[in-house]
Amino acid sequence: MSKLEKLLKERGPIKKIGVLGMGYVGIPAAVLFADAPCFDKVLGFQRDSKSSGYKIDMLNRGESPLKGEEPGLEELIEKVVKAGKFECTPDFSRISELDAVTLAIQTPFANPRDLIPDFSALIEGIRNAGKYLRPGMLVVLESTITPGTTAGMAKQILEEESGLKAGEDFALAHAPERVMVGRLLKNIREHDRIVGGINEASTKRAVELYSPVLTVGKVIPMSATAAEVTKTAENTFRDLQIAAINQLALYCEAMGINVYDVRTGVDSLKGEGITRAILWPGAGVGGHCLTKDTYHLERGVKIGEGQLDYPEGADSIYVLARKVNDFMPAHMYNLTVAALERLGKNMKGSKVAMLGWAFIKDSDDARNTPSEPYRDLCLKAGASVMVHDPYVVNYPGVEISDNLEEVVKGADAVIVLAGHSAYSDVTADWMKKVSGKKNPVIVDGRNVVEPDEFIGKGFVYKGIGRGDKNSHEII
Ligand code: SAJ
Repeated sequence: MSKLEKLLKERGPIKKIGVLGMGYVGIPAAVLFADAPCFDKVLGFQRDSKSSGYKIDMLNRGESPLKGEEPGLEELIEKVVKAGKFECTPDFSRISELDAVTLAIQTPFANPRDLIPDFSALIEGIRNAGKYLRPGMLVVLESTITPGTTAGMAKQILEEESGLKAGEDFALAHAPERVMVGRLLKNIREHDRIVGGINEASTKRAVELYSPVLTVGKVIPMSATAAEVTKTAENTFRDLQIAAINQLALYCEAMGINVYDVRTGVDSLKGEGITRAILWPGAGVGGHCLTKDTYHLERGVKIGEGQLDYPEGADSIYVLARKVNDFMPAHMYNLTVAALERLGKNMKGSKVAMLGWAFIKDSDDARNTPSEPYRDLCLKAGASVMVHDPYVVNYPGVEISDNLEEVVKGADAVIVLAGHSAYSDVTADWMKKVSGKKNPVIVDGRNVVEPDEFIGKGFVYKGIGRGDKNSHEII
C-alpha cells in the first residue's frame, strides 16, 4: 500500500468538504455535496472582496446570489443552511479542518485578443488551499484549465505552500465542470463526470468525492491531464462543428443555393456511425466556453513535454475553426455593405439597427458577443448604429435599448445577430413602416425571418447561407 493510500485509510471516508469560489460552478457543487447524506459538513470559501463579498451573508441566509432562473437552487441552499450542513466563510484557514477541497474559480482571458488566460484568481485559490493543506487531504480543480496545469503549475504551488508531496502526502485531481446556466443542479446530477487524478490513489479518492452527488450520470475516471484535455476538447469539437456549417453556409452563398436544404439533406443520413453532427450557421460564436477552450487545448500541446508532429507553422484545424467562426461577424458586415450598395447607399451616413447583443438566444449573457465586432466595423465605416436587446440591459461603452420601435425607426438596415424569440414575430409590414424606407435592408444572421415575406414588401434581403435568395429582384 502506498504512503497516500495509508494516509487516506487512516483518515477514513470523506466527511468534510470545502469549495473555493462561490460562483455559478461552486455554489451548486457545494450545496449538492452538503445535501448528500454521507457528507457531514461543507464550507463555501469566498474572499470578502468588494465585488463578491456580499455573497457570504446572502448564502448564509440561504439565498442565492446567482442571477437568472436556476430551478431548485435557492430551495436547496436554504435547506442545507438550515440543516447546518453548509456555511459560507472568508476564513480560508478553516481548510485545515477538511478532508477534501474543490476549486471552482474562473479562468477568463485577460483580453480575448492575446488569448493568454488569466489564472490569477485560480492561483490565489490554489495558494490558499496549499497554505492550509494537511496530509491525507484531497484537492480537486474544477475550473477549465490548460491541459497540464493540474500535474504542473497547481501541483508545484500546492507543494511549495504546504511542504507536502502531491500524490504521496495528499491526493490531487481535476474534475471539470459541465454546468450550463439555467440548469446548474440538473447538469451536475445528470451529466457523466470526468474525474482525473495525478495518480491512481488520487483518482480513486476523487471518485469517492463525486459519486454521491450523481443521480443519473456516472463517474468516468482517467488521468488529470486526460481530464483537462477532455473538457477543452469537448468545447473545441463543438466550435469545430459550428465552423464546419458556417464554412458550408459561405459556400452555399457563393454557389447560389440554400444551406438549409443542404443541411436537411446531410442530416438525413441517419444510423449507427454514419450520422453527421451538422449544427446551425450563424452570425458568429460567442460566450465564455467555445471562444477560449480551443486556445487552452492549443496551449496544452505547446507546454506539453512531447514533440508534436504537425506541418510546421500551419494552423491546427481547431484554430482554423476559430478563425472561420470569428469571420462570421465580418461576413454579416459584408452582407450589409452589399445590400446597401444595391440601393446606391454606403455604410457612411446609413443608420444600422442591430437586433441582438447577447451571444446566445433568449439570454442576457453577452460575453464575447459576435455583435461587438460587427458594431465596431459599422462604426469604423461611418454608419450610425442603434442596438436592441430584450435581455441585455447594459454593456460597457454600448447603449442598448429594449424598445424595438425606437431602434428600428428610420433604419436603412436591420440586422439580426441573436436569435431571440422576440424577433421571429416581427412582420415585414411593421418593420417597413417603422423604418420609413421604400427599400429597407434586412440581414438575417440567425435564420429568424422568412425571406419571401420581406422581399415581397420591398426589402433588400441577405441571409447567411441563403445563396438562393441573396441576389433576388428588388420589388
Ligand atoms: N452557435 C452557433 N451554431 C450552433 C450552436 C451554437 O452559431 O449550432 C453559437 C451560439 O449562437 C453562441 C455560441 O455558438 O454564440 C455558443 O453556443 P453554445 O450553445 O455552445 O453555448 P455555450 O457557449 O454556453 O456552451 C455551453 C458549453 N457548456 C459547457 O462548457 C459546460 C457547451 O459545452 C455546451 O455544449 C453548450 O453550453 C450547450 O450545449 O448548451
